Formats: sequence, structure tokens, C-alpha cells
Amino acid sequence: MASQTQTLAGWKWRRHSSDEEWHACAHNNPTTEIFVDLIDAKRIPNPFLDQNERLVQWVGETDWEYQCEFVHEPNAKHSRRDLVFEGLDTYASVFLNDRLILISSNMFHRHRIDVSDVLQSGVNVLRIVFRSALHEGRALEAKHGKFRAFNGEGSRLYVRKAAYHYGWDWGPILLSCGPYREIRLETYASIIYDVFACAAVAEDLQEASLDVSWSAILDRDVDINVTVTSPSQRSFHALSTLASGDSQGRTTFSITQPELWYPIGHGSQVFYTVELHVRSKDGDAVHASTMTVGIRRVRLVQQALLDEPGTSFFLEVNNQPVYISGANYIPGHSFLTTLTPEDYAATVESCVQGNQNMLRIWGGGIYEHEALYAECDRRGVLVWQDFMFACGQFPCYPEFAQSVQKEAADQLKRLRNYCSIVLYAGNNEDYQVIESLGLDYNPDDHSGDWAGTTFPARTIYETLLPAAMSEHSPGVPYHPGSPWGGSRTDDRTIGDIHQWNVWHGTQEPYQMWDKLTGRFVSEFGMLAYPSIRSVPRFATDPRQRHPQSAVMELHNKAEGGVRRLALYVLENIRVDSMRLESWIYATQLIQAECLAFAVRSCRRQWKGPSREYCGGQLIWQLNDCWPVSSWGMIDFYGERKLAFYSTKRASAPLAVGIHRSNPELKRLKSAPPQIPGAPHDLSKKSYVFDAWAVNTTLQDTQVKVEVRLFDTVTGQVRERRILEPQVLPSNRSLELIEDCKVDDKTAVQAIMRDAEGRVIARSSDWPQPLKYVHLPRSYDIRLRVLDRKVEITSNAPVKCLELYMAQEERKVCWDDNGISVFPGDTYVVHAAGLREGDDVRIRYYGADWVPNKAQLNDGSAIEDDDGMNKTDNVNCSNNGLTNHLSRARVNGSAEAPDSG
Ligand code: BMA
Repeated sequence: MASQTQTLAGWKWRRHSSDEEWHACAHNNPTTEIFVDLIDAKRIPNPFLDQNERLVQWVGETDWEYQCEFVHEPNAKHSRRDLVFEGLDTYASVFLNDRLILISSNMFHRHRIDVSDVLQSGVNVLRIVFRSALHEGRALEAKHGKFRAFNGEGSRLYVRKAAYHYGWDWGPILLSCGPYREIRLETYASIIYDVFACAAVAEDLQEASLDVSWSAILDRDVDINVTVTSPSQRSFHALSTLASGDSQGRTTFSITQPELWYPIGHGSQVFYTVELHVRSKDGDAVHASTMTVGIRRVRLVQQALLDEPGTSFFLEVNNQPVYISGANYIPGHSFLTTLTPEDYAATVESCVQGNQNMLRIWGGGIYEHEALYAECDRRGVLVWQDFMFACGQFPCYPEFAQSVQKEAADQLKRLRNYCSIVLYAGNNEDYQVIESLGLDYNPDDHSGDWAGTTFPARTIYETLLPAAMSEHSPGVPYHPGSPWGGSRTDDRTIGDIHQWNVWHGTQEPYQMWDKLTGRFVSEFGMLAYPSIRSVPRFATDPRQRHPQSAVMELHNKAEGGVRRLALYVLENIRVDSMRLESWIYATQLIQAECLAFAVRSCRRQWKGPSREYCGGQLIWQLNDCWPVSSWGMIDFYGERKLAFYSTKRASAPLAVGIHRSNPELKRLKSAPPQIPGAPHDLSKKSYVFDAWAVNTTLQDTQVKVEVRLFDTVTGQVRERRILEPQVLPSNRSLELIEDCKVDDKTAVQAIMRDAEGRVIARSSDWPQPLKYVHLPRSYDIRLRVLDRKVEITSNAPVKCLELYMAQEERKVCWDDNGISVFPGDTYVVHAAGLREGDDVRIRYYGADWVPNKAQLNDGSAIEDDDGMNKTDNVNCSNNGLTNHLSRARVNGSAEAPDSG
């Protein structure tokens, strides 16, 4: 009697044409897509390697077919037989036993098709024709007119398919197709589905009403037993009766003292279990369904602020303001079906390890796989979910609007039980596109229907989607777009902004990030090359493994990417070599610096009640979908770039920050010229710095901060200040010292200790731009490699020291990297997988030109930049590649060397 589910698998594929042969997929997965199958069958080279992307473009211009045979043994008690499609990519005509049962043209639609009439006893054949999305889109474009898109070709605006498949400024053009989500046969007499447990928590958090609703297909009268069990095993029961033919049901529970779900850092992640048992009137079990759900109260707080214009933009969960340090997530692969639940878990694990508490699922990808949201629920990582519209002027003619309406309903029903989703946004940057093209947009026009304007999709973002939200996911805040707010999307005082005036736009110096923050910065970033370990994995020809090769440049999709990256590198740091390793290090150093400046600047603006001048920042971008030089902090092969660690430090719940004002980089490029100004200002340079601390924990915390000023060449301490012990109030920043004098030969380090004297945070500030920094003529950097940790000391300040394993194949997980090490302070980096005596090597800023021991032994004259300082003590090879001496010492030493 109970319903049965059979997931279809075992696909075959062929080019769409009856005289083509079928090829069995090399795997037996329930989901698949054409690129994966063509690669498996060796019909195409792997598009991720070398310049193969160019060779496979025909795949997206071809129509394909998939077929799957399955055996059905009818159960006389099951009057209904449905095929359920969780997602077809994209223009699909579905035939069961040669009868057309479905035409789908939206990758984000889900379908339940009654196939009782077509299904046979024994073998059945399901065949799906996938027409080229490129051809279909171009035909729609020809019919409805050209609209503008800022990434990918314009025809994509008509096609409800993952936009990044069309190529993005970090992604290849790979227009896949196929049954990318599960298809299953469900047979039953009666079922319930689309169960929704919708909690409304009272303002005082003392009570919640849990409204459990569902859809039903019933061939008889039934009883539905609903049981809700709290995390502490309190149970609530209700019985609901539905008559044959009823299609909806609901029951509401009143829960006192609800056990609430909290985001990471704010409390624990606890879940209610909701079970529904459907029985016929004679007691037979007909169907059952179980789910878990976290209960929380979410608000997006946009209210007036003290002493600053505009309004706040921050999230509150269970009445606690939550400062957001997070990142933007793009789909983890160009071929979605290759991702596993473990991949999604690893993504969320990276967030947690990187001190991030939010992922924004960006609008040019997909409504993500359940595994990602489930893991976010479990770990307490919040989700900002965009609707899938990005960087374009989208249409809104009636068929398109209807398709979007169904898409919103289908996806909201799938996602609405994930408590981690705390905000939806209507699109990514579509308002910006309209602004930059000077199209119709008057924020004061609230007519609700803009279909006849040059911004027709405004009707989607401001009318259609809000209505879908209130119907299917009430209680979760909705924001019309990202960015959105104020009279323009770049208004830094209202709503969120995408701060791209570093890198794109006016290409500001990243040291000016303190002047670029907004009420919420949902995108900002800096490009960097992928890890040196990753390059041979996609550049198979060793001759292509240099920074300017055709392969490396094909794997950099950013507009002006090559020259902008060079600009930021050359404006800021000294590079003595274009060796691949040096250039990768240089670009990653720039990214690490830039993002940390930004994160520190934003968090500093979280100043407590009514002074939430910035409510959070989301780094563009966490990950990659193929091997590429991109804004990603974790490359396609999972290697963490230096920015992962610099932003981890800057985002720590307890952090300390230093910022020096910068005469070399006196003003924002976008600001009106000032006098005196660079480049002909020869007035004496004077610098000052401020220091502050942030505490985003929920406890007031007693700390002691020590600030030391170091001569960057000799390593001598020029000044040392121990600040009075202080209590950092919870959930806000606190200014510590301001306007302290410093010069351009001095680096500043701050160490924050807890009441017991343990180091809880460090921060440093170096003269800028880094290319003018005076470095010692040699370093004495010592590593002591132990089980699961390395202790590092240095005789002089060393900037951005990167640890790596000599053997490529040995992978250890550093908990910190790219660190600044100062004399007298042993820096400990923990590393899962590391063993005592392992061959750990280092790179650091200057390793390319500070002479190594061999050169010194040659007797060559070594002069510092200023010719003033000599340190002959070279204890460690410092070209970063061969660190033999430190290894020798490591193996022989029992004590941590103290260079302080
Ligand atoms: C943002 C994103 C993406 C893009 C990124 C880098 O605006 O929304 O569209 O990839 O910038 O340019």
C-alpha cells in the first residue's frame, strides 16, 4: 500500500538524430550531462585543460538526446504513477514509450507528470531531446529584440538556464545540457508532498507558532498524523483529516519556549523533526514523510543611524544583530552533475574555517543543490539567496513572466525549509545595468508594472518575486536586487553596494578601502592566479607554464584582467621576476592585502546599537568552477590562496586592526583633485596610524593590546606601547588609539592577549606601497617543524611568509598562512597532516631579491637600498625555494629558537 519511489539511472546518449548510435554513459548516476559523457567517451578533450575550451564549442550548438530504460512492476493498489523531474537543462521534450509527456524550457522548473496512461508493465523507455539552448535563445532574441547583457551573449537573457554556462568573467563558455537533477517514478494511492514547516517566532522569543502545510494527491479519505519533536525531545501531535480529492492540508502548533536555531558564533544549531504519517480510514499506512527544520526569527534591519546619514542594513537572528563576514559562492563546477555532497560539505567547511558566517548564492548560477543548504543549516552558515538573474536587461513578456512565476514557486517550495536561508535578493546587478545604460528607472515610481518600459524585468523584481515570497516563503526578508537601495545602487548609505571601485570602476588603491565601505558590501574583490600546485593540472604542456602564456591567459576571463592585475601588482609591490612562482605569489599577495584591507575597514564600522555603519561584507568570490585566474580565494582544485588566510585573520571573532594614513596614496582617484597632491608633492611625508579591535562574540571580553613599532631593516623595536587592559564590548568594534606617529621605515604590529595573557589576535601594518619598503639584506627565519604545527621566528619583520610542502603530493591543511612574523614573537601555525621533520619550505615578500647565502659567500658586495644597514647573519636560504638550512636545524633542534 505504501507509496514507492524509483530513481531512474543508467542513461544513454546520442546526437539528436535517429540514425545515430546510442552510447551508454560510463557511470550509472541518476543525473548526467552532455559534456561529462562526451569526455568519458573520449569524444572531446577535457575542456578544462590547455586551450581545449576552443575545441568544444560545437557541443552547445548541437541537439542531444538521452534515454533510460526502466522496469516497472505495477502494484494494483497504486492508482497513480507520476514521473517527477527535479530539473532538466534546459529545452527538453520528454517522451515516455514514444509519447510526448512534457515540454520543459526552464532549467529551474520541477515537474510532476501523471504517467499512469503511458506507463507499461515491464520495460519502459524514457527519452529526452535537449535542443541547443544557444539556438533557442537566439531565436527568441530575434523574435523579441536584443537586450543588453554584461557577461555572456545577449541571447542568454531569454533562456532560463544557469547564466554562467554562457561564459563569465571567471568562467568558460560551456553550454551543457541533460537531466542534471534526479528523475523518479513515484507510484502510490495517496501521497503528500511539498511539506512546509513555517515558524513564526514571537518578538520576545517565548513562543512560536509552527504551521505545517502540505500538498496532497488522494484517492481516498485519509488521516494525517503530524508529530513535531523538539531538539530536547518534547513532542507535539496533531491529527488532520483530508477527503479524497483534497489537494492541500495544514495544521498549526503552538510551541512555548521554542528551542531556537542560531547562526555560527551565536548559539547552537538545533532542529525540530516534523513527521507526517498518512493512513487510510482502515488504518493502512499510505505514505510517510520526515524532515528537520530549524526555528529562528530573522529580520533585515534598515533603520536610521546615529550621526550618519541613510539607514542600516544588517541581519538580526533571534533578536541578535549578526555581523556578516562571508563570501559569494558561484557554482562549484561548469558541470554541475560532477559535484558530490562531499564537495558541498567541503565548501561549507572552508567557510567555517575561514571565519565566514554567510554564503551568497549568486544570481548567475543555479538554485543550489540541497546538500549545500543542508550543510549550511547544520553548520550555522547563513545563506543569502539570489533569484537567478544576473548582469542583464531581462525581458518580461507574458510567457517569460509565467515561466519565472513557476520557477519562483518551484524553487521556493524546495528551499523554504532551510533555516540558513535568511535573505532573498531579486537579481545580481540588474539595476546597475539599467543605470549604466541610462534606461528607464525611477525609484519613486511604484506603479508595480514596468513591462512597457526599457526596464521590463523590474516587474519581476518588485512585483512578481515579492508576491511569490509572501506566498511560498513568508517571514524571510526580500531585497529587490543586489545591489539595491537609495536613488542609485552605488548609494553607500542605503541598502547594499557592490564595491568594485577597486579593480573595476575607478580602480582605486586598495589602501583606501576605509573610504569605500557601505552599509553592507555584498561584493568586492581582487583577482589572483591559482596555486602553483594547480597549474600543471590544467596547463599540460610545461612550456605554457608561465604567467603570460596563451593557456594562462585563456584561463583568465576578466575583462582587462591581464593589465589590471599587472597594474595592481606594479603599483604596489616589487617584483624582480616573471617566473610563474613569483608572479603567482605576487598576485596572491595583492589579493590577500586588498581583501584584508577591505574586511578590516568594513568590520571597523560595526560600532554597536544605532551605529551599525556597516552590517557586513561578502567577498567576491569564494570558489571557482574551473581552473582559472579569478577573484576566487580557493582555486578550482581546492587550493587556498593567500587571501583565504588574510581574510580569515581579519574576520576572526576577536580581531585587532591597524590603519595608517597614506600620503603616497593621498586621495581616491574618483575624488576631486586636492592641493597639495601627488605626484609633485615633495613635502615631508608624515604618517599616522590608528588601532582598533572588533569583538563579534556575544561576550564582553577583557583584553590587553601591545603595539610595537619595528625598523623594517634591522628588526629593532623603535617603540613599544602596552595599552591599558580594556573590555571589548560584545558584538561591535572599539577604537583603541589614534593618530600615532610612524614613518616609512617602520612596520607596526599589534598583539591582543586575553586576561590570561594568551595571544588571541595579531595584526600588522606596513609602509605602503609595499614596493618602497626597506627590507633587511638577509633574514634569519627559523622554522621548527613538529607534529601538526610549525613554529616560526624571524630576526626582522617578514611580510607574507607562505609555508608550503616540498613534496607536491603531500597535502597538509594549514590553519594560517601568508603571515607577518616579527622579532620576539614566535608564530605558531597548526597544520593537520604535518609530521615532525617534514620538509616545509617558505616564500615571503622579498625572497626574490634579498640575496641568499650562496651569493654572500661569493664575496659580492651587498648594499641595502639605503646603504645603511648590514646584517651578515644568513641562517636560512631565503630564495624561498630551497630552505635546506632551516630544515637541517629543524631536524636537529629540540628547542624553539628564539630570535627575539
Ligand atoms: C560582480 C559579479 C559578477 C562578476 C564579478 C567580477 O559584479 O556579480 O557578475 O563576475 O563582479 O567582475
